Amino acid sequence: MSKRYYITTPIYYVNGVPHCGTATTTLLADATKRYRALRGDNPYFLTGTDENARKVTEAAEKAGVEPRTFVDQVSQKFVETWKFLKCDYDVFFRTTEERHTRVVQEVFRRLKASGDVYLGTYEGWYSVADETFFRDTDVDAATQTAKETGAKVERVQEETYFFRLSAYGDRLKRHIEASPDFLIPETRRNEVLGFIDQGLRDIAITQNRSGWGIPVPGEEGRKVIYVWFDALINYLSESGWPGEGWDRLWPADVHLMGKEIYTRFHATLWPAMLMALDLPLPRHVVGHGWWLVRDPETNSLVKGSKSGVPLPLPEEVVALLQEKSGASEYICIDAFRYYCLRDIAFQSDAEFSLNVLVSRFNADLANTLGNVLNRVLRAKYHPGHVPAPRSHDEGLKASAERAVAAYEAALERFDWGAALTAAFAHLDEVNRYLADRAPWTLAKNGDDAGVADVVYNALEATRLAAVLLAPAMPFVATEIGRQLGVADLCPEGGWADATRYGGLVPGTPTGEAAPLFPRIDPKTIQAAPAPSAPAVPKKEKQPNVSTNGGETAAPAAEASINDQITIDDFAKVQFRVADILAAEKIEGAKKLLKLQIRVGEGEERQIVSGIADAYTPEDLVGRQIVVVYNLKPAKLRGVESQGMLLAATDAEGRAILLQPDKPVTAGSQVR
Ligand code: ME8
Repeated sequence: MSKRYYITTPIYYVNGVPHCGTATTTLLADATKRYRALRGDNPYFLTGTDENARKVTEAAEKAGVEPRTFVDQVSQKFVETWKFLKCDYDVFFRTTEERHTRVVQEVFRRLKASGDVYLGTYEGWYSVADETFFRDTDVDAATQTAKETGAKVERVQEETYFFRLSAYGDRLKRHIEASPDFLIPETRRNEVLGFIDQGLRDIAITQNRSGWGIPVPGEEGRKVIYVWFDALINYLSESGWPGEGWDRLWPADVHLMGKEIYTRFHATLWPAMLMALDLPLPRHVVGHGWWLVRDPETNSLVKGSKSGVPLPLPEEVVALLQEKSGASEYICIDAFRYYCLRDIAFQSDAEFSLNVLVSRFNADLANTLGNVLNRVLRAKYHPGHVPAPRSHDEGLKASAERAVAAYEAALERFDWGAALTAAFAHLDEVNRYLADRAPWTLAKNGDDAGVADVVYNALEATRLAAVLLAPAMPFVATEIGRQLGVADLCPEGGWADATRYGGLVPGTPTGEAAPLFPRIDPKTIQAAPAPSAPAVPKKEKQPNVSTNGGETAAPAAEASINDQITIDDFAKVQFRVADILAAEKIEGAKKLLKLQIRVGEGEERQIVSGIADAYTPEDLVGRQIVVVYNLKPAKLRGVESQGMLLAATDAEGRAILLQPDKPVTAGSQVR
């Protein structure tokens, strides 16, 4: 049997239920599986849950249940959500399964025998929230938090086993340089090369405790395997390694994930472990950006997460779409799938916004796609079967070929946003073609041959678009196929035929036409309540779905250039340089600082800013900053803020203050 095309998502922690972030990665994997099936690659899709983490036991304790009961309940929730979203995985992997324990212990034994695992003493920091070891330089000693993530850390000193990661830096670098498609996208590849250049250090892979976790062979009851070392092995465990036939699945063709678990874990530790085991490396490791949500405390955009500011739940977003559009649940699930795949950013981050979702629903699905369907399938001149054309339209054929080529190229890099953009550019062409040829006029003039030409070509071009949309919107594509009279739009392995222009067979009766996407009134979304917090585990904050941006807002991803303003708009904003005279924390608001600033000769003000995770009050006094001078005062956490300061945001979402290149008088205008 030939090797299967092996796709994985991260196995998710069960310290919270699935949200739109975890759903997006799972949808990327699902769409990739469906695409690969159409191409005849015999795909295999793994997802699952990571259950041996310390934070899982803490979450169980908080919920007041036994860890075993807790992990069973929450992992079941993941199963249900993926089923709801029509994610067609082949295995739901749980790291508490016996077969996984055996493989992890075998890896440990082999690496200990080869000298890649050795006993030593770890002294440093550990963050339970990140399940990550940090060195002194990674930690802000005053606040005892990790600089990279802001999470609380604790001091640890213990006898532990180490993995000799330091031995693999050079080999890893050579592999990355020799395989340009190994690390995707390019920006993350560069980040990883930079990370390796700083020097890889050996990593602690056991923790001294008994109970929850995989016992270290020979140290049962004293030491358990560090959760990341255990979790990464899941991808290999599924193949049945070291038993017969593991190479029918391994190496993985693609590991998909969010960027926070990319560099340190999937792009360095995991390949190094595989090198130490003398096993082939995954073909592609792909890291996407984050969905951001608005922090109600600071009003800034932050990563949506299970423990911080939450992202909404997929079921709630779908229910909202259903309520507002009146479309069926299946249609709304596909619309949700489309939005997640289309707008998750790969290079940077993107705001998860209901307004953008609704504008995608209205503009792309109801208008572009809906119009094509209405104009060909529901038009009076449509004969009820596929008519015989005199010729294939060269323009539409070229448009379809361009779309297929761009789509395939985008998916070599797992970029679903670009792939779907290509499919919709083709649908735009079909709309233009229909407007140009005006079959309604041809029909009125009794030009039957002309009508047949236009209807055939428009139906055929639509069929092709539906093939491209099928992996992202399986229900919608099947429904379009039904309306076109095509029973199986793209049989498994039939990609080349299905994407060749001219596949529709004249004479085939078409199905009954029905509208798919009723438009949503965007005003009803502005007023919609934010979806509520998930029940397990208990959350302190309410999910916060932004509705900023208006109906026609450009998707928040990398395209905000569309929201251009005029010089007059810009001239309304007055920027000034200010001196920071004093700074203090605000009780009860861990991200906010209250600053006293001088914005002109004898003119002092107070502003409140969400920069406490990046700056201490002592860092700030005496600095110069740039502020918006004519901003209407507002209250943040009950404290008045008379203006706002300007800051950039680093890769981890923390503020970096903007300041003048040379000291200038406070109050100087910034132009
Ligand atoms: O890290 N935007 O599990 P996890 C986009 N168990 N994607 C997001 C997201 C956001 N705001 N938040 C989460 C773990 N994700 C480990 C993995 S693998 C061997 C072990 C998605 O439950 C994204 O895929 O914290 C991210 O990498 C993953 O959920 C983290 O899930």
